[in-house]
Amino acid sequence: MVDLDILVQADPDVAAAIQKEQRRQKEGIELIASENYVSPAVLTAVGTVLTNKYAEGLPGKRYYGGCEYVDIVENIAIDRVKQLFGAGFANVQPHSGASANLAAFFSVLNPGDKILGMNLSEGGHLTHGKDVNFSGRFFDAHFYGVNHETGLLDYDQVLRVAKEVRPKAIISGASAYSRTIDFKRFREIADEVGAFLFADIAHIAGLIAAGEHPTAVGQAHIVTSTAHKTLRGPRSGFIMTNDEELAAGIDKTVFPGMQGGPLMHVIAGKAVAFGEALQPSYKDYAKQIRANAAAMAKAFEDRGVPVISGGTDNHLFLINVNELGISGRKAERILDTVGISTNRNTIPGETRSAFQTSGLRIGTPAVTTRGFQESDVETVADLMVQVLRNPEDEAVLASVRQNVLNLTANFGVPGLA
Ligand code: DSN
Repeated sequence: MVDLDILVQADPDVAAAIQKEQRRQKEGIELIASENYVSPAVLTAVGTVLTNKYAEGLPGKRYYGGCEYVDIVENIAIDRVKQLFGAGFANVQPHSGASANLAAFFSVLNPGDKILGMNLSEGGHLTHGKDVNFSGRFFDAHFYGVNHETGLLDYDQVLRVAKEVRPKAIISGASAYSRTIDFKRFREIADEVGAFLFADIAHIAGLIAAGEHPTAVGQAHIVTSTAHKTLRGPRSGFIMTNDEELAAGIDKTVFPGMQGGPLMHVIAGKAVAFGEALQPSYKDYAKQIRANAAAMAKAFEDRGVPVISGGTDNHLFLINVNELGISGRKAERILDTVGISTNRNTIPGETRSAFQTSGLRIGTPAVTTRGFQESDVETVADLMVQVLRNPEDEAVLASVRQNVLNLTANFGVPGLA
């Protein structure tokens, strides 16, 4: 268990805030689809003296002395992630998923090049071309989306737009899409228009690693990811490819192109997390994430709350709270008051502003780490529907808060006593 005693002595102000966050994580139900709880081993690795070490360059080719031990750590991380995903090459230095995308894009693209990504408002990601992000500012961004009736990716539309736009690169991958992504089809479309294919697997990386979602490695030219969502590692990113020439370009673009010294303590955490994901028990975990998401989505539908696309194949789903007469923002805030963390999200064909939204994104990676099973997440769905249908009823809110406390008391949080 992580011991805060030293920090309590040294800096009571920061320690007090961390203690409150520890309590929030323990007494709350975490349903933000991009969050998870790392193991005590990962927490320990991230909290080590490796944070003191500069190691610009790659293992064996550093620009600083004293790198012999961090080289061992980075090589372990690289070897394990390659094994986990069956990838030929990997760079584990990106500080985040956004940094991974920045480096991956600039390893093959130039400012002004055309890119085609999934619209953020229909499930894509900020870094896939949004105007306020580097990806929309440096590149000429175009978008594909989902069918508004079915909520499903419309591959014919992707092909149609790709033929019109003739992008230099297509970006596949999503941050709020609950169905299987057909990376093979994306590659066929990319090949048909002579585009380069990226796959951002940040959300589904853990499912892919466990064989619970078809892989993008071998389909996309370059695959980017974070380590901290379904994969259950520390907050950070990484990049993979099977192409040696692309790998050399990626390495150069990460450093010196985009980053200076890599965060060696975080790379140590990644090495540990990749090792955990290689264990047989991780496959059971990934399977349970999906089983919980499917059971929970069904519980909402059974209670009359529409689920976008009618269900889920992966770790997350979106519910339409507009149908209950409230915005996603209000739903997120009111659920927070009873100890249930979610995040609002636009839904296909959104009618509210991007700030208010009509949807709520719900994911099961974190609660599954705590040991929740189908019956537990069905209970959570039931509690959430009570809140969403009675957002002003203090008695309902108090009763749900008590139920959340009773439920979470049965489940530990890794790293907390
Ligand atoms: N913003 C993250 C998410 O919540 O999906 C992805 O970067």
